[in-house]
Amino acid sequence: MTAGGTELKFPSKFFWGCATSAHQIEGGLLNDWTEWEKSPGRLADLKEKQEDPLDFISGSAANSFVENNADISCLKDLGANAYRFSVDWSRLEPQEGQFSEEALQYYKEFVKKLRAHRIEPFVTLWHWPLPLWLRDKGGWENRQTVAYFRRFAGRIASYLDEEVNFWVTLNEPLVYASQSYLAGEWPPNKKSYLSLWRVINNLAAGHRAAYRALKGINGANQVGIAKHNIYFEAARGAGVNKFLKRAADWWWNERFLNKIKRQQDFIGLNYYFHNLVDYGFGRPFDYGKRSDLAWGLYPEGIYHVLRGLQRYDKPVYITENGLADRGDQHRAWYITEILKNVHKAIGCGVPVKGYFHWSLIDNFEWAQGFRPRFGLYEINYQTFERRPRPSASFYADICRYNRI
Ligand code: IFM
Repeated sequence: MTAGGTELKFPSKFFWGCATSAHQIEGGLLNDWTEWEKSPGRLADLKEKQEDPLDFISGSAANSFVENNADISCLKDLGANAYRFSVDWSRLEPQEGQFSEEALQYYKEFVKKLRAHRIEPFVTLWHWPLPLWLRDKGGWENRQTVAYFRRFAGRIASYLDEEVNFWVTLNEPLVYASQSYLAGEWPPNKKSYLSLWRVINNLAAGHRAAYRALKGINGANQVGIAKHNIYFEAARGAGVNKFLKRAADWWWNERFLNKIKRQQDFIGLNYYFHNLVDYGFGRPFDYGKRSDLAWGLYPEGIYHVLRGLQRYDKPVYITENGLADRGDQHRAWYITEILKNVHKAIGCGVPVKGYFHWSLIDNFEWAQGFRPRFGLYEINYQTFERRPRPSASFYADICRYNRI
């Protein structure tokens, strides 16, 4: 029920779920990120900032590789009918061309368990970390990685084919490329426009190759990416702001999707940010509420971003949306306001078919480590107990009754 007392119903067969990724929750991994987290350069950087390295080393994470039944119980308690999670490339193909039967079996059993609980798996094939052998070959800077990714996608999809219908090949390719190859903040810490350009092109080619592999295995597979789009809002009054907004929309929101537009069955949208354009980007704006990461909470933005996706004429799944909010002060409010705007977009003809909250449980937030708490369920990192925050039961009502 919204504040005004009106009930907003969502379309039938709507997917209500949560999203996570392997590196952020599984624990016990060995990949380019786990190596970087413990590298001398990274440790020196943390020392300088007087940070405890243990807060920034993924280690056992939420121990989900062991505790996956506990995660499924959380999903059950929420009444979720879908779960987006990722498989980890380094676990599945620890050596070049050698796939781990044990890891394949593990993920197969996991998706079977989800299905037994009537939870539709949305499998992300790549959510950022790389196996060490592939890092040593230059990762996504190397054109050969397109072929490695096609082989990886084909192998996993033929193994899980009977249980999985929805595949997300890549998570937020532009976020990865710009953090790792332009800002230099994530491994491999480069700052090069040429590398950025190459990586984006290779990621797009990787998606197209994986798309063809997945469709070749089963034409009914539904394949897309999870795209991080931002609402760029032009301040009123100046043509230059409209021009800058258009340029940003093209570069950040549209260009990658345009590159793969013939190879996607749906669009996955990850929505987190609004950006005011006023003779420059990210101009001061009074958000009223902010997350623990000081991200301005702007739920209206998702409506505009969804309208922008209408041009692609494809089903849309909101593959991520959420906030770091340890004290659970804003989460229920934010979910409600986001969903009001999603409902409004549906009313305007945007074919939104599902919503995945980021995140099911607290997890390892990349370079920001364990402090930001995105979970509907709080993790006790000593015992790995999962405990619902109050907003979990709020979201459960939405999942159960298909309405706000
Ligand atoms: O935790 C990340 C996730 O891995 C990708 N999308 C944004 C989330 C919050 O920063």
